Amino acid sequence: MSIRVSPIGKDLAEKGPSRPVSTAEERVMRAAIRLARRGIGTTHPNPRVGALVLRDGEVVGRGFHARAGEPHAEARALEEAGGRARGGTLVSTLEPCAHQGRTPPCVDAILGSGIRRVVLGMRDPNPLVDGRGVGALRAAGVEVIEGVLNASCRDLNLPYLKFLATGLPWVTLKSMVSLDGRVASESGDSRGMGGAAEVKLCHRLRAGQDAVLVGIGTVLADDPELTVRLVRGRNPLRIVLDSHLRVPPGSRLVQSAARVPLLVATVSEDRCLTDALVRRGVRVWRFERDATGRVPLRPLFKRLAEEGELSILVEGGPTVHTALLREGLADRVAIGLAPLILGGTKAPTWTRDLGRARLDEALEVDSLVMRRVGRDLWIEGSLRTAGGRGV
Ligand code: AOF
Ligand code: ZN
Repeated sequence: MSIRVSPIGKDLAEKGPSRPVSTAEERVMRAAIRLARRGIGTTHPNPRVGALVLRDGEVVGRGFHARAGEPHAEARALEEAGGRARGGTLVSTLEPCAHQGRTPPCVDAILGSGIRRVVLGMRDPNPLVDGRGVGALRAAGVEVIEGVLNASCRDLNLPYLKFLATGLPWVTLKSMVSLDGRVASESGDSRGMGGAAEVKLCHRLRAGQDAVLVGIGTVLADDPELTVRLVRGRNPLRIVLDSHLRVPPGSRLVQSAARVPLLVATVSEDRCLTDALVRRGVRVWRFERDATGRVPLRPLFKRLAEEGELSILVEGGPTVHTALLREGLADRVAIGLAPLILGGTKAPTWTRDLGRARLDEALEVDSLVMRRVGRDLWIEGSLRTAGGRGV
């Protein structure tokens, strides 16, 4: 899924390329971005990074970052290139690290390899890096070209960038609605609104996220499992907002908790209910209730981000979507539109009262993209407040 221009991208945007860039360099950077995308869903809390080594115009090494604790993209590309890297060019979507983390500094590997030129998409805003990688390379006499396909390289890492800028995760609100914007009929039916292709796309979306979150209302109404079943991919952490621990022990979420991680966020102090969930392998986080008596969302999201859950897909329902929009915690919306008109005065829409009465107070969505998914339409865009701006 492509994310075009994002406000956070503009906020943190660097200058354009540090010198005119050839289309060949852009082509290689595009290949590096494709490699980096292979890490989507698994690198957190680390960024998604892709790198290539070129010698005499030929690709001699490729690498991407797959998982925190495993080698960085540049290290993998250089290892594949071996002695052929000497005198060559390294192209990377992100500035190489200059610090010892779980793995050794990439700058050392680059300098040791005899690479002469480094072409980069963006700087790494991690305070441990942030210009130190570029500085160390230049100090050692390596030519560094920065900012190649900068916007696309940033789009790869919107969750990482938002976390470093705000300490919060990148949050996508997902909803399946009828043409008249309803998430369920008057009788409360909502299952089966999306067609087969839309459901598959939703599974693909889940596989690319660190976590997926629903409110207890959705659990009680739909009994979802929230796993990735229709495409290949890893299951995200599943999270339920459940102020009073109403999640049924027999629900598909709890029943699968030993196999796929499940986290319940609550304000309930009921030891009995808590222990019953913990015995089934559920993690329970208790918070002090907010002004409305519910789980305070900002502290929950901060804690999730600190634990490395940088991207969160929220699959509803209306209460949760509304709360996140009201608190300015949502960055992106993904709406499936079913070719149905439900009508009714009580059939719920995907948002409730946002506290905005006038048209000029409406929340605005930028860079809308739309596509056909089987019999449905799929619409995505980033909120103008995305990345924590305007909050
Ligand atoms: C790179 N290339 O592929 C990645 C980078 O604990 P470590 O060793 O994995 O270091 C994590 C930090 O390194 C991470 O916070 C980010 O600043 C950078 N990630 N850097 O040069 C990579 N994944
Ligand atoms: Zn590195």
